[in-house]
Amino acid sequence: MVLSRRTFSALAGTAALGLTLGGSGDGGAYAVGTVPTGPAPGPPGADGRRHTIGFDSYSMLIDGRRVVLWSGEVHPFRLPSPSLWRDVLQKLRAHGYNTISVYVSWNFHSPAPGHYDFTGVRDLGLFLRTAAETGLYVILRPGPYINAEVDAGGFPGWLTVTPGTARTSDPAYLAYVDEWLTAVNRVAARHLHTDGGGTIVLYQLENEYANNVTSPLGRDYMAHLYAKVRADGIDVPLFHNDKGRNGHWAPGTFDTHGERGRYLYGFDGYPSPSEAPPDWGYFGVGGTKGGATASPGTPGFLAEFGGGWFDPWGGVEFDGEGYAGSARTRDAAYERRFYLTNLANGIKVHNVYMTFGGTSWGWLPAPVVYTSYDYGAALDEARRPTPKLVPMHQIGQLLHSVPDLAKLDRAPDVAVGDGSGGSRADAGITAYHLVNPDTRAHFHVLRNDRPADVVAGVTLAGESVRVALPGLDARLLATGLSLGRRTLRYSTAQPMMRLAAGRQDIAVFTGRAGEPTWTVLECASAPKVTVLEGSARHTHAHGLLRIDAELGGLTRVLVEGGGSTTPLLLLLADDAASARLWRHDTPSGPVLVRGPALVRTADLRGTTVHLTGDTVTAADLEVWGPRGVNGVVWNKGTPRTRATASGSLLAERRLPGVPAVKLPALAKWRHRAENPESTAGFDDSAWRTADRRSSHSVTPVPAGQPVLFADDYGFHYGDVWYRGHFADMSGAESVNLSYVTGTQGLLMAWLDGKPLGTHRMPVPDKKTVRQGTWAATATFPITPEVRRAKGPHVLSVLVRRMQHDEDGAARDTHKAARGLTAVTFGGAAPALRWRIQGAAAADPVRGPLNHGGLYGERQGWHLPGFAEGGWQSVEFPRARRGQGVCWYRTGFRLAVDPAVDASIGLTLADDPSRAYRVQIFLNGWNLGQYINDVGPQHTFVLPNGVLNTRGANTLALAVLADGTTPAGPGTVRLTLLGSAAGGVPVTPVDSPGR
Ligand code: IPT
Repeated sequence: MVLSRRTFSALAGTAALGLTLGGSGDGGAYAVGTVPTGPAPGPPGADGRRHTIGFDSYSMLIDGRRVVLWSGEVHPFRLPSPSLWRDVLQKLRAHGYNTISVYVSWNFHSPAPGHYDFTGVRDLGLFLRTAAETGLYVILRPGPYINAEVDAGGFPGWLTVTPGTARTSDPAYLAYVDEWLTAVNRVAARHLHTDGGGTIVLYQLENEYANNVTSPLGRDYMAHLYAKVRADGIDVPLFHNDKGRNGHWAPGTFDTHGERGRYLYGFDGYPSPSEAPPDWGYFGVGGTKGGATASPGTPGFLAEFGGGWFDPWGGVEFDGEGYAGSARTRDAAYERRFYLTNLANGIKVHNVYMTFGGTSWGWLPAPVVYTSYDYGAALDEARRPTPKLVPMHQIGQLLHSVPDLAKLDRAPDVAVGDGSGGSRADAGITAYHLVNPDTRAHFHVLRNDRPADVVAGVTLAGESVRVALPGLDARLLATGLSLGRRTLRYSTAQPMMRLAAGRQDIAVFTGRAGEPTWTVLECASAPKVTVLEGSARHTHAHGLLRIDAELGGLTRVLVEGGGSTTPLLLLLADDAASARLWRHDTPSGPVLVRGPALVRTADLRGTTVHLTGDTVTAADLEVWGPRGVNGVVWNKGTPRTRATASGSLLAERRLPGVPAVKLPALAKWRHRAENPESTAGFDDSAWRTADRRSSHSVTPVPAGQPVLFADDYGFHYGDVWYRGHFADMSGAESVNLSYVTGTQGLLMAWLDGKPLGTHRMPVPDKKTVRQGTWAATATFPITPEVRRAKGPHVLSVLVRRMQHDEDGAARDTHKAARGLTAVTFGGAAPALRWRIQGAAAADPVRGPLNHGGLYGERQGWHLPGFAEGGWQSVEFPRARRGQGVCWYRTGFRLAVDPAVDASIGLTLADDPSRAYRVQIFLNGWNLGQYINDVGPQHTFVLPNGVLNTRGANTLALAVLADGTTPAGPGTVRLTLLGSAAGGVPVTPVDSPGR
């Protein structure tokens, strides 16, 4: 083997000349002018400069350059630890995303009308600043309605008791909307990319608004939102996400106040993995609805495309498998099959919902879903990269380094067969052929919609080639593509990256391990070819260099001469190897790093590349950088490196993996029972009297009853207590308690301190889970013994009312009642005087959705500063019997190495027949609801920051038991969900003790 002449000393010798710090970007990589338009060379940021944000029918145009927005949906409100926002955003950026899409949830920021809070975990400005610092564009989606599987679809609880019809032009509703938009836009306006304040490039109005599309109720509403957002200084293009490709709210369908060309059409799609990917792009093939042609002047824009799916209570969507089922049914191959089809259909603004799902903590989740919102997303709830990030990384890197993909026309179909002379239709193969009209680079997307693997016969650049197409998978191939100073004739492997580093071009191709690949380069004369790693065969004839290799790890082939003075390093990487290649752009040109599990940042200082990132197992560290680079810093350490024949610097020793993380057992539990509200003598004189006669709820007030709906008395989240006083029970044989909750609601009742029983809403199945209202009547018999007791009497009722319905269909369903609706007696009709009590004032730090109205919550038993001195010492497992509420508290200390990012969860398990549920408070933060006999969630992620990984923590569990079975907890333990050496610095989240 002949070692490359491009030795380290040659590199170092040109240091002074080669480094162009602060220069114009791509390091002169494409000086020959083969790339006409491209994305901005460096990542975007809050640079204080003016930028233009426009579009044409092909793509977004940022500062006049075409950019495919490759976006992942992330919700800051689903990760209550601002430091970790940077972790998630850096992971996405490193994996090839250039954009994030962000809902802002009105309810999360507004405890009461006129009150808007953007501090602490609600610091939207900090989130947007972090996105800009990470180099990500932002698509902002502040509603006012967002859906998103959150309480009331994002509407604040207080809005449920206001007059006016939501999601219409009703002025009563619009007045509140304006209040919200004023507040959120005040933050957003500081982070627009137009003036370099930040990186917001698109802004969404409303969400999947499918009603009133032709009536003034809808049109005036949309026109109002448009005008209001503009009046608030939002000057980036606006859009709406159509619920499917229907052409609703396309440009021209409502009044944009004389503005033209500043509004886009977008649509959402959540195809089932069992269907063939739909053709619904701007090429207009295959689809039946009007979206393809509704907006011919705007680029193909998938505002949401399913990257997973949510799982309702009971795990009904994935047959109890939970989010593992979501990730399994929408796996890496699903992503290639569906997202490459989208690109082939001309989609140029692409957003994957969700890319990091996170946690619907506290009372945030809509009643349909449980606490975890993992979503089966590419980055899991514990912030760990999953195999689904690999295809996203490959495609994202490709879009970044091959801007030819931002401008595509359809090209004539090419011949594709099943490899044995049969037709592609018979073999279930779909082929798309596209061309960039300027560079003449051609792209082919080949898709196999059948489960069997095939080897397809394809004509690529006029040559008949065999391409492996695994079952239910797809790949993108390029022909006539510039690789810098050489041109690719074709490759049967998918291109992933091209860049110029030092004095060579680098091109990366990728595919599944074990696949045979043929890569053909145009080379006027025979080049010198050196196989530096792996095995590959090569021949040169008729101006073409052919390289054959089987994919396995990383195959490196150095091509020198043969018509260009610039060497080309060809890297053929299987999926696993491709997931260890990290490209970062610096002002002096790109840096490519191989080895670590993650490279978060890369900066050039002098001739040293400073890298930050993560390792899990011991890893190589290999760096290709701009000319003259001669040193590497990894997370502040300075590994010794040597120059390689590949033109890189390689650390002489592997980077160490992550040290073991030890977690303590949870012990020394303290216990106390509550619900004094159920006792006859409890003093409720400070509670609110429930005597209203009318309500703005969509639930009718039953004749002869006072309004008992919790929201009407200002109790919008969590549990609510009622006490009904009456004088005489004679004749009463039963009591009927009508109530409305979301799924999983329940009610428990006591008469004069004696339990009457517990009634639960049925566990939903696949069909009923999406039903709008959960209303039921519980009838409890009154035994003669109870009936005989002397008055006055008191009926105590606790309702776990769950959350407000979403309002997806714009029918005010978020205004359905929560809590009791009517109380009658069999055999008697006593007059009841009602008092009601829910959550005390909103937690000023943890926000309005953190706690409800349990006695312990009102007394601060969930808070870390509460002194549980008099509580009883107990051990788990527990088997307490009785209807009602009790609490368990313990403390534990962690001592995780500050250089280790450990993701820790709390796991509860017990005999599934036991009817009880647990609310989990960590340091006062309500991190979720466990329902032992419903599931499917057993492990709850404890986000670092809320979790003190270096010190003391307080865990409080509020257990609500039906009384029909013994109640746990059974086992409660800390679980290590993942760990990495590296991570980001974590600032403790404020957790007031009392
Ligand atoms: C679409 C919503 O826009 C989004 O907020 C979220 O609810 C998502 O679905 C599902 O997770 S609604 C569409 C699937 C009908």
